[in-house]
Amino acid sequence: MRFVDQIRVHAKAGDGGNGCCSFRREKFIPHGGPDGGDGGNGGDIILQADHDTDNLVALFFEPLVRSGRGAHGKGKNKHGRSSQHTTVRVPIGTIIHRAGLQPGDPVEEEPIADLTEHGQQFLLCKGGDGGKGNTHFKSSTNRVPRQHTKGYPGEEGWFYLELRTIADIGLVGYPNAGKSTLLGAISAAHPKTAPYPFTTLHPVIGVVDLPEYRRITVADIPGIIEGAHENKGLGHEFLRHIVRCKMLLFVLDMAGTEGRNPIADYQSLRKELRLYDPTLLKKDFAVIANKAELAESADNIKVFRAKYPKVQVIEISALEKTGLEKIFQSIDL
Ligand SMILES: Nc1nc2c(ncn2[C@@H]2O[C@H](COP(=O)(O)OP(=O)(O)OP(=O)(O)O)[C@@H](O)[C@H]2O)c(=O)[nH]1
Ligand SMILES: [Mg+2]
Repeated sequence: MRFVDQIRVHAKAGDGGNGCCSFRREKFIPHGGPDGGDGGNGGDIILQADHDTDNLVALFFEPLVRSGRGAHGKGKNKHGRSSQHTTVRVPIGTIIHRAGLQPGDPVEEEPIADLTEHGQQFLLCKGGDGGKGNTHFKSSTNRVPRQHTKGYPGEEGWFYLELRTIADIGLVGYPNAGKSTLLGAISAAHPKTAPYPFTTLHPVIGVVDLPEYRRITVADIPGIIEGAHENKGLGHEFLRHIVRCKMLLFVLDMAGTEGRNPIADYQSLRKELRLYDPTLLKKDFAVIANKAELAESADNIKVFRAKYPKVQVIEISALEKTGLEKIFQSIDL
């Protein structure tokens, strides 16, 4: 399944139907008055945040969003029917910007909306009002009005939609550090895990239920490697999804399997984050010393603690599900 987290779309709300010019014509009623009905309203285009949607793929397949037009008014005072509105469901965390006419044009920096809660709606393009039929123009001095107005056009424009996931905690780490195994162990999510790098290809959010009905959300993103800022591996592409996390957990393979060095990994992870967005390093964070059940971990953890005495290090085994409770005891969200 394709994962889409940024997309340019064109939206056009429905035009209003035209008002009608008509006069009552019936046998034995020679000069029947005006009876032209109003046009119906065009449909709006509404974006609605929905927790059952996790990416913008629906818009990838339909990047031109349309809403129906209002019907024209008719004689005998028949009003045209208004169109239904078109509601597009987008994931929670979708930010909407106005975009230029051409694909490469700059996007307006200030967003026009940020949908952060389930059910939240945003009126992207308003449908045009229907025109008025000639009955509206009847007056004592104008008994035979021929004026009627056309429907107004629906609003339209180009927009840029970007998903920035909203989660309490973001997991960052090298490929194979065990991020997805950890998410699977603490939440009901079932992210794919495997002993090869880049198993996770797009962000996955898990919900962790804590005592006293506390719930926190955790985002697992694809692994980051040194040089991600030069687009190595999956690059910085998915770091947008941790920008809004309150806290980051650096997941390290403390056993240094595959000849890795957890301290070097930690340093290059922080470097990559800084190169993407220096404010990421200002967030609260802790280090998850994963694979702690393996004998090789003990020495690395000692060295790590000695080198970074102020950093909170939480020893766990995501695979054996040990030490997990310490994560939530020791962090304060
Ligand atoms: N021994 C041991 N192996 C683990 C532990 N946690 C994860 N693994 C193994 O490490 C490998 C990678 O785990 P994943 O959870 O897929 O790693 P990831 O960090 O999500 O990797 P990417 O999605 O590729 O970035 C799998 O074979 C896991 O079984 C652990 O605590 N101990
Ligand atoms: Mg993974």
